[in-house]
Amino acid sequence: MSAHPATITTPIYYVNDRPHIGHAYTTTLCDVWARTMRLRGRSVFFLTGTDEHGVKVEKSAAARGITPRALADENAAEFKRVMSLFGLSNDDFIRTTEPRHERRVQALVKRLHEGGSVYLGTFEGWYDEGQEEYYTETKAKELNYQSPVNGRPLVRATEKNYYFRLSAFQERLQQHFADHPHFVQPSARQNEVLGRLREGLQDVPITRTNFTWGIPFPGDPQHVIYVWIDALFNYITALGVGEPNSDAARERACHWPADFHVIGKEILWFHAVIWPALLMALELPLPKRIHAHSFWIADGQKMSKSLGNFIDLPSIEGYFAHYGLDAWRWYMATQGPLTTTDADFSAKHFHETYTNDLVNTVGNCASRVGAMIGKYFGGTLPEDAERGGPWPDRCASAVRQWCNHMDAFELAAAARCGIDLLRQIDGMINETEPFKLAKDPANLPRLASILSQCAQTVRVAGVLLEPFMPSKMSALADGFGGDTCRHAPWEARSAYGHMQPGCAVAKLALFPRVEPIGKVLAG
Ligand code: ME8
Repeated sequence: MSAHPATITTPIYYVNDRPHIGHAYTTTLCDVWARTMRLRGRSVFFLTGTDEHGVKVEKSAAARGITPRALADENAAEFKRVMSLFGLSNDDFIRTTEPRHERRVQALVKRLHEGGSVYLGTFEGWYDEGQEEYYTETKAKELNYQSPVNGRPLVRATEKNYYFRLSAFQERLQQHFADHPHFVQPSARQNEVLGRLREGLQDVPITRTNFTWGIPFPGDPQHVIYVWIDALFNYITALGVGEPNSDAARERACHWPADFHVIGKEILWFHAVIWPALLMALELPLPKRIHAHSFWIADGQKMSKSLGNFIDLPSIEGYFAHYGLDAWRWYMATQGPLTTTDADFSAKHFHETYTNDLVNTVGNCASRVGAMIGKYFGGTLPEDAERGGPWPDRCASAVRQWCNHMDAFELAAAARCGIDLLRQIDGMINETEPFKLAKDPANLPRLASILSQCAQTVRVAGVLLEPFMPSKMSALADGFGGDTCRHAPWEARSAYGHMQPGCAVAKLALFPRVEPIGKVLAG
């Protein structure tokens, strides 16, 4: 087994919000990738967590008459509960209020200050209170002095603050983009960032003095480290960077740089420009790729609580109860806004996807193959005198393509590799009509070959679908070859022919046909 490390991160989520479909989406994508890499024998570090400082949390807590820490504790616990509800396999969950994070952020900021990348200066410009983001005059004018996110007026701001010398990294950043054309994906997003980068970079304030709920600036505690800087550092504080003698640093150092930071498109600038510049200033390697997905919308509109079209946690739980967790994961990973277009969440589309992919393809294929082996061969895998015919090659090619897609974070395309194998098996069954062949004993060797090829291929497809639907595909693996196949190393598990003649093949009912959820909800 190769222990080649693989690292993936989600954004850390603000604790002033309740978990919703957006959080579930990004985290599920990362989970599918993390499970894939574990399956392939890689040593995986999958990180998620919560972003707990800043004026927004301070204000929400004040509005409820509780301390920011109490609010953070309450909502961080809720995010953790949700992670386990979704079957997410994260290796760590970092909270920015944890001492390990705070200590390491201070050490890193101190290093930036001592190295001359941070200095004390005065800022005059425009501030977006909701986003906690500063804009220059030019940018503010372009935005019509309104927040691009919530439309509220920008406010005039003058402040003495510590600044990060972002402008000093302009050329190095441009060079990095030129040398790494896939640094930001999809590529249209890389072009967007590059366009804005070419307009020129200005130094950015990295401390605030107008609130206290944050990490004190080392050596000048009246200043609090800006929440975005604090938050970005989570990706390395969890690995012990900034504290070389910590256990985390010893055990997890090999996990930096990350293979992927997966984020929503609205936070791309922070991840594609500010974060890399901070890492350059610290002389640390940059993440390999940043994948910025688009948004789930509902009925063509932005999801919002006031429109009542928000897919919140109770609605998600309704889908779990009706279709099962794996069906939810399948819909997220294969029908979501993985590239540059937003994806519409609709109950009707969910139902169609469930029925077409899971009931009619995965479930049906596994059940008919299992049923025929049960009927004609007593539930054990028959010998195949044709040695797999074209199927070993087809499976090998599907596995190869699946690996390539997964390496590039093309999850929906990877999922198709598994589904396509099953559709081809369905095609062979329809064409060769094993139930007719079975009527004449002279056809027995041919029937044995066909059903063996079906079963071996269904098992391989199940392996490719496992990261998407871990529990259903575990049931499939149990039914198709059982233990001997389940615990084999990747090379063997993914190979055609891993099931031995004589091993048990069960008839499974994986995905029941159900009513559309709309009807159920309407009572
Ligand atoms: O931005 N569709 O946290 P956040 C898809 N704390 N994904 C969505 C979505 C939607 N409609 N809405 C939200 C923050 N998301 C910062 C991040 S990182 C160092 C700090 C997802 O709680 C998407 O991944 O607002 C987006 O980037 C994230 O939630 C924002 O979560």
